[in-house]
Amino acid sequence: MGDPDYAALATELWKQGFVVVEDMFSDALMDDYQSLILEHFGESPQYSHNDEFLSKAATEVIPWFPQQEGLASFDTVENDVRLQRLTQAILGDGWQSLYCMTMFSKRGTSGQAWHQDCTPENPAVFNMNRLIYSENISADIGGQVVVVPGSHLRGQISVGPVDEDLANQQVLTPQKGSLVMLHGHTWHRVLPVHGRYRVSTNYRCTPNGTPANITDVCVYRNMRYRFETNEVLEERV
Ligand SMILES: O=C(O)CCC(=O)C(=O)O
Ligand SMILES: [Fe+2]
Repeated sequence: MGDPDYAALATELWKQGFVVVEDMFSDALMDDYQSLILEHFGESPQYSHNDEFLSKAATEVIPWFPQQEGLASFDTVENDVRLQRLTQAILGDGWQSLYCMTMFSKRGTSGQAWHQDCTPENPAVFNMNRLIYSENISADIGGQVVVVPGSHLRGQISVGPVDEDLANQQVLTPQKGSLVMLHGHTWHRVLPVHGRYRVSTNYRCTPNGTPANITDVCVYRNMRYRFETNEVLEERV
C-alpha cells in the first residue's frame, strides 16, 4: 500500500490506545517471515517460562528474538519508512526500537490473559507494540486480540478473573500483512488457540528517554510479574 494518513492514525492511537492498519506489508514478505518462524519453532517447541508463570498468568506463548540471531530478513519491517513515519507521528522525536519478538502459541493453548505490558503509574512511561501478522488470524483458529478501547488512559487494569469478558471490549482479527499499533498500557489479551498454531511478531519501541527494561514488569489482573527474575512481585486481590 501507499502512504497512510500518519496524523489521523496517530490521533486514533492516542484516543483508543490502539490502531489497525490493514495491508501494510506484502504477502511475499509475510510468507518469508512465516516460513522463517515455522522453521525456527518446528513442531513442538518448549516453553521457556516456569510452571508457576504458566498456571498463574494463563499465558502460553513462546518468544523468539530473530534479529538477535542475525536474521536480516526481520530488518525489512523495522526499516520500513512508512512504519518509521507512523511511529514518529505517534511517539515524536527520539523514539527508539526496543526489540523484535516473535510469539508462538501451540494448538490448544490459552493465548494470553488480560494484561498491560508495563506498569501504568506514569502515563508518559510506556512501551508501544508494533504487531505484525504473517498469517490470517481467524475465529476458527482462535488467537484474536481483545482490547478495551481507551483503557491506556485508565491506569492499572482492574482485579478479577484473568480471562473474563470486559465491558466495551473489542475483538481484533488481524489479517496477513496487517499492522496493529498497541499502547503498552492498553488492557489487552489473546484468545485461546484452537486450531493449528498462532504466530505474531512485535517490533516493540518506546518514546525518548524510556528505560530499556520497561517491559520487565507485566501487570495481570491477579499479579504483577517480573520476567527478568521470574517472580511474582505482587499478588492482586
Ligand atoms: O500476539 C499478539 O497479538 C499480542 C501479544 C501481546 O500481548 C503483546 O505483544 O504485548
Ligand atoms: Fe501484551
